[in-house]
Amino acid sequence: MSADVRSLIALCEQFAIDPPVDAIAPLVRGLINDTYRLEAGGRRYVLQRINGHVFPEPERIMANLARLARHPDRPESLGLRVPALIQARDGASFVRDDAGAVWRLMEFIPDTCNLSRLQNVHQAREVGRVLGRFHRWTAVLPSDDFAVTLPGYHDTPSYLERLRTLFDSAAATPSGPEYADGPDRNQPEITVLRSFIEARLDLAEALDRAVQVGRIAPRLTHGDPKLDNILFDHDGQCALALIDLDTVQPGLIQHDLGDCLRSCCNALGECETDPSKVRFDLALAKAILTGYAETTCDRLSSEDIDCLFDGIRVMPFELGLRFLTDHLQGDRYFKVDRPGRNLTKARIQFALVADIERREPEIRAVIETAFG
Ligand code: GN1
Ligand code: MG
Repeated sequence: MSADVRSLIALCEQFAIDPPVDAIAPLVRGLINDTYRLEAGGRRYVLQRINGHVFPEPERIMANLARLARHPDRPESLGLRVPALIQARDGASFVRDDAGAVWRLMEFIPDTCNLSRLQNVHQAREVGRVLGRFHRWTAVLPSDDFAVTLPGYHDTPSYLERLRTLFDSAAATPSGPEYADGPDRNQPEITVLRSFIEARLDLAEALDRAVQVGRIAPRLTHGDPKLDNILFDHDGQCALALIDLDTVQPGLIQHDLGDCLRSCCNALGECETDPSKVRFDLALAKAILTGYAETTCDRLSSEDIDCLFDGIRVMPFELGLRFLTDHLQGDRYFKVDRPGRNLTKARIQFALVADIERREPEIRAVIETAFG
């Protein structure tokens, strides 16, 4: 047994689970935290190390999860599951390792699977329903009770400003020492993306403006409802659970719906490499929004609905900005499997923005039908 496995087992033993630890193995999930599948005392769990570079105060995540756990109603009463936390033996909700990193243990929700892509509108409708149930479940909680786990998380104008500063400073000092670990900012591929971005400066502010004039208001959101974070039953028919609650914090419904559609309606997925193939699938979008509308009933105001298209357009734009920034900064934030991956991913997200723009009238019609 390696020293790494021994120290993982020692860590697991600090949680209130029945021994012995029978198996522990990495689970490839997500771009931020480190995740392991654990079997102990005949039960299965998910162990995670929270990325302390991304989340400045992981304790806030744990406090938010504890607040969710004090919800007066179980999510199951709405047909929703979220992973339950397993306490540490000392009663805390997490364990710290010698390096100060925060680890948590969750139940493994049995008989479920992830879909790598949606295969039909039935599954898409299920996605909309599960997100709708989550919003209904959390709507009764005061969003002020929840800490901001990731400051500036969906602050698109700030992401844009950071990237433009990077572009500008690169132009001034293209070979300065601060760029030693980053790639060339002036390569033609990046110049094309830069022009694409510069032509859309208004887009970054669309939702902020709607908040400032009081058209829409923040409420509790999931923050990351991508397809990977939705668990289906074993034959992929029913969406049962929403996982990865790290970014549950006050935000906009438009961010959640926009991000869900960004992830689910790009049927080729985030890791596609050819931007010319990227399409926004209208049939899937219609089914997701219909499933969402039928579970949330009248929770969305007409202004919320009016702003939905902006959410759908801005989320791939924002993620494109984030991937590109990370590429230029030397892949410090998102996990990558090869150099250049973040750049390819940025191109895919911007291609999705372009297709969404081409189909704006159809997408607006779909929104109207779903919520009409
Ligand atoms: C990250 O951790 P994960 O893989 O669930 C990111 C999201 C992105 C997503 C893109 C905290 O989510 O914002 O949309 O990658 N999470 C954080 O796949 O930055
Ligand atoms: Mg996440």
